Amino acid sequence: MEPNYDESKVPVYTLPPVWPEGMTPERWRDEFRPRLLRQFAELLYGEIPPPPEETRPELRAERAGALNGLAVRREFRLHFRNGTATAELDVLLYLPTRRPGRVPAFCGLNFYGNHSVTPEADVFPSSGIGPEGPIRQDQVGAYCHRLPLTEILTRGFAAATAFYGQLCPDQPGAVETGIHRLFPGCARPATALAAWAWGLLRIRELLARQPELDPAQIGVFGHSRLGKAALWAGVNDERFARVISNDSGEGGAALTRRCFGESVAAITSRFPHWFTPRFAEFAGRENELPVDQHQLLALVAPRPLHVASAAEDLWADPRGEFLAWREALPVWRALGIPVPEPGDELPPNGGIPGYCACHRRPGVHDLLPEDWACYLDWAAAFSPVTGGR
Ligand code: GTR
Repeated sequence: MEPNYDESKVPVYTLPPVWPEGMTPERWRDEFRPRLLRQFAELLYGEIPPPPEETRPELRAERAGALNGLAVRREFRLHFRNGTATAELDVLLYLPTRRPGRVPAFCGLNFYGNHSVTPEADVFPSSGIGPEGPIRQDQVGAYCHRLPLTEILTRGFAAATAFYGQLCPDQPGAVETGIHRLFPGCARPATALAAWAWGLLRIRELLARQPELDPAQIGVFGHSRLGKAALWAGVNDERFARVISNDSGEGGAALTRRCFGESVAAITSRFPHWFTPRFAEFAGRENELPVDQHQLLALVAPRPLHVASAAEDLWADPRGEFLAWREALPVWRALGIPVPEPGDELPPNGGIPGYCACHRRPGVHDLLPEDWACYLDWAAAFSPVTGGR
C-alpha cells in the first residue's frame, strides 16, 4: 500500500491516556507506568532480557591525547556469560581531557561500526551485519557527522558507542543468533529492538563504573531504528538521566494512529524481527492498538526528554513525532515539572527548548551536528529532577 503523505487523510483518532482522570503521582508510578511498560513489551518491543550472570569489562586500549589532545580514548570489550553461553560487545569511549569533576556522558549505538563514527583510524574496527549487510572496515570516519566528537568533548561531555550488529544482526530470522542466545529460558518472542536496548543498558553500567564519569548524568541517544532502541532502553532503565530520540519515527516517537508515512504494515513486513508479532496484527487497525507512542515518551518522565525530527523526513512523520511529544507533556506537568504548553504547530523556527525539548530541523533523515548542537545546549541546561514522589 502507498504510504500516506496527505494530512487531510490522517484518520480521526482518539489517543489512549497518559494520565487518566483521577490519577495520582503515586499510582502513576506504581501501577500505571508498570502497566504501560508491560503493554509496550507485549505489543511492540519484547522484554529486555536480564543482565547476564557475568559481565567482564576488558580494557583493550587506552590512549591519552586522542582527538588532538581533547580526549582520553578507551576501548573496552564487554565479555558476557550466562550459563555456558557467551557474547561480546566492543565499546568505544571518549572522555574529555579537561574535567572540572565527574563529567556527564551520552551513549548510543551506531549502524556501521565503531570505526565509522570516529576520525581516528587506529581504533579497533567492528565487524558484522549492518543495515545493508556486512559492514565495511574501510569506512573509518564515514559517519562522523552522527557523533561530532569534537563538539561533544569540547562541551565537557563524554561519548560512548557500540556497533548494534554485535548485539543482534539486523536481519529477519537471525535474532536468536544475537544476545538472546544467552537467555534461552527467557520470555519470548525475542526481538532485535530488545537486544539493542539490552546492549545500551550494559553500556550504561560500564560508564557508571568509570571514575571520571558522573553515574547520575548518563544519557542515551539514538537515531532512527536506534532511536527506537534508545527509547525502549531509556524507559526501562530509569537510571538513564536523559533520553534523546532522533528521527525515530514509526514505532519510535511518532503517533501510530496518524497512519502517516511509514505504517504498521510497512514496518512489520520489512522488519518483522524488530518487534513482537503482535504489532503486525494492528496493521490497518491502528485505532485498536491499546497503546500509542505518546505513552512511550511519557515513560521518560520525570527525566528530561528531547525529541527531534527532520522536516523532509516524511517517512518518519515529523508532525506525528511533535504531536506525540506534546501529548506526553501532561505527565511532566502532573509531576510538578514546568514544561511548555505548545499549540497545534511547532513555532516557525522549528524548536521548543526546555526540560522537555522538541526540535525539527530542515533537511532529510539523519543525525547531524546541528541536532547535536541542540542536544548539547539542552543537556548542559537541564539536569534530571526527581519529581512525582
Ligand atoms: C527505515 C525504517 C524506519 C527507520 C529507518 C532507519 O527503513 O523504515 O523505521 O528505522 O529505516 O533506521 O534508518
